[in-house]
Amino acid sequence: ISSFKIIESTLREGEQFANAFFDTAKKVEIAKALDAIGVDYLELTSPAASEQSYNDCKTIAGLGLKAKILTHTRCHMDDARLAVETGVDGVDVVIGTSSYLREFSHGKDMEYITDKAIEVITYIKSQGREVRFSTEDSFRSDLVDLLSIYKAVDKIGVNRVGIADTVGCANPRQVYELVKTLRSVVNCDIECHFHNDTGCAIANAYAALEAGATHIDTSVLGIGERNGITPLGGLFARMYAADKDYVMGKYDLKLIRNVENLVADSVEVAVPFNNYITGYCAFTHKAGIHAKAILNNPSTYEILKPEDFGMSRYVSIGHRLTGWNAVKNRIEQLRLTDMTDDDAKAVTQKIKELADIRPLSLDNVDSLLHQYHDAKKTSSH
Ligand code: HCA
Ligand code: CU
Repeated sequence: ISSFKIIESTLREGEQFANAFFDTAKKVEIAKALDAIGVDYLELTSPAASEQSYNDCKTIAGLGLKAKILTHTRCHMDDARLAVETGVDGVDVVIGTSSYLREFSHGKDMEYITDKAIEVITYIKSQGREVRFSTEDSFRSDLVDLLSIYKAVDKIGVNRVGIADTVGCANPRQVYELVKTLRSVVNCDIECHFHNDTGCAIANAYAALEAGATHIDTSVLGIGERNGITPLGGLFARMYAADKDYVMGKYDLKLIRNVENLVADSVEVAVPFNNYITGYCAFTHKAGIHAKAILNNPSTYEILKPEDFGMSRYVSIGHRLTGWNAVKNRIEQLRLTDMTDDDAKAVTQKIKELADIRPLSLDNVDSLLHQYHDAKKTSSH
């Protein structure tokens, strides 16, 4: 994977999260925080959704951010005209193609969908904007239908086509195959959008990029319809593990925590304890064997360097799995210089004994170390 672009959809897909309510000021704050990270695009709720949504598109398109501003609309001329009016750089157009959506949602056939798509795309391009055409529920759509509509829109010069796993049913192998096939059929860029109902949203994004996709949709903390989509931070973690220099060169990873806090506060959720990068235990090492190795060389048990994300590592020692190397390290931090390795081993035994009864805080451990240290001093006098 030599390069990829992020279409950050917290202000569109994220607004479909159960708890989301963003007023204009909050949207501007989130947009600026995402722009500071360096995401390539911001996708905004359709101006056709409400009057405030229309005004907010205008406001954010007028901020002069580095990121390109997109809005997201149905494949309708009315929506496309409104979108262009707001001054956004581009429009992400979408229509459902699965038999479920064709029968139970909009009720249109493929011929109608194709004609509509061509009309809408031609119009948006004529207005000098970027345009993406995507099919909703792509993985439950007929492959021949999909490829023929993508081919048709590629021919008339769409900037990107999109694949959406709207219901979160796809697995990485299916994603790889569909994107690979699509790659051989169109010349334009390929955007992918993955819901996380079965926990595959990050892996699917990665598989899509491996197969030749160019753009991935994300949202902060993965918020979106139902349990959401590929989380921005999780995608950073995955892509950092794959190509650290590219990711660090392009995005300011130290700002991820800031935008996650901002969004978490706004939608009244906590950042999950096991969140990628910023979860409270993401860089905590516990077992004695891990702690010893980490203290010698962090790469032993860390694929992500906490400092690259503005985070710090923590070695937990107040528990029954602790080891004397980690305890010794704490002794050195506390500058209890005259304690020997044997002393460290003795305190470690004591910590294990106590920790078999109840958990110890770092404070508890420190007092114990001080006690040992002081007792030693007195006895040697
Ligand atoms: C939705 C629409 C969408 C659109 C994705 C896209 C989806 O159902 O709310 O435009 O690529 O998941 O299909 O979010
Ligand atoms: Cu979606």
